Amino acid sequence: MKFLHAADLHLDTPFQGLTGVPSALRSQLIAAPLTALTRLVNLAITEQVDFVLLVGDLFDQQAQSVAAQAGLMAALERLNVARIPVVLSFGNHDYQPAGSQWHFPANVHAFGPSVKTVTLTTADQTQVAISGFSYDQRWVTTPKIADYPAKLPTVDYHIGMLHGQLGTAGDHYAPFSVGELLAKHYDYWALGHIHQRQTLNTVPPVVYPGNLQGRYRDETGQKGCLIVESQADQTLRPVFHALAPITWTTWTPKLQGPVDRPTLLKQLVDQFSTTAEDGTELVLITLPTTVELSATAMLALTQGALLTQLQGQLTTTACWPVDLQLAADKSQPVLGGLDQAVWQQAGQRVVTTEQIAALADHLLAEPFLNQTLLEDLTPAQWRQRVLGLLQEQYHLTTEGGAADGD
Ligand SMILES: [Mn+2]
Repeated sequence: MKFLHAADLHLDTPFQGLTGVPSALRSQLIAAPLTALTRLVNLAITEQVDFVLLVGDLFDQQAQSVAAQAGLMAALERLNVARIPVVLSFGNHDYQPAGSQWHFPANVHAFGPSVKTVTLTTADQTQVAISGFSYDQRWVTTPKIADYPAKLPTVDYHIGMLHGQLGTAGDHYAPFSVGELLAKHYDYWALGHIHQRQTLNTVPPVVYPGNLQGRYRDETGQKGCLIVESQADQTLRPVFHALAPITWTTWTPKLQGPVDRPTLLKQLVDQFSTTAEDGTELVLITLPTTVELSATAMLALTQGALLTQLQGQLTTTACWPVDLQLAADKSQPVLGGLDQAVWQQAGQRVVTTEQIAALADHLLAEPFLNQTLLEDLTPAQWRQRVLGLLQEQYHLTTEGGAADGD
């Protein structure tokens, strides 16, 4: 028995934190999430999987773009033609309020708001039960895990689909503990929601596949899905397959000692790799603390001129620098106007709405904070309040727009 496990497709995702992207690269960015989905379907077909699981956040927003819907439908239809069943759920980003209508191909089973179980029979007559649910609102604070049945005695394998995160009652994303999951005696827990690929338990696997395409600077590295195959001892083993056409990477050039502006630029151009191995890389460059920049080099760095010059000297967009910063060195005292400018810029980069929202979500996992802070506030009000306080305290300007967790 073999299946594909993916989550957090965020098909209509906006790439965040990018400006001045060349047009050739821009069209690749726009197409990236759907390209990753096309590759997912290709993989499912070539691997001849018995079924595909998509565990929530298929779309980035509750109101999906027409292009993203059409892309998903086309992908599901290709799997339908290939006779590959798909079991999917909606997550916190693409929650489906009561009455939502979807006309999926016949091979698709979409879970509703209460936990249900579907049973599939694979080509070799293996019986597989799959239990799951969809979000019908942005937050699901009541643990759903109690609603999942214990492993059905009539099936060969039982799989749980769960878009959520570790936590306790009151947390926002269908909170669960690994112990609660294991107590169901399932053979595999197909998780979604956390965009970083991670294994919470090995046997049986309790696994986040990570998202399909990194959306911003924090989502670095290869992104894709898991192909899960039954082993001779009846256990299930997931193997990662990269699918994202665009990868966010970090890079630190080799630089040492005092460097003036022309030397710094030449070093960067010479060292910058233009040989992205597979697909396009968006590169976040960090200069090492071992470098001593001249005043003009520092100014060019903080004002962004150096990055623009570096971009201007590249002959390809296959490996594209999107950020250039000096590594944080806490041992250096903050002195003078120039350091103030660096501090301001660093602040603007670090204190983004996205980061604050992510941080706020983590903080809200603490029940006492959750109860105290959120009693009368909506999530939007909460974030607005956090931003306001930060701006007041540190005189920071931050990007506008609503941001979300995972
Ligand atoms: Mn997500």
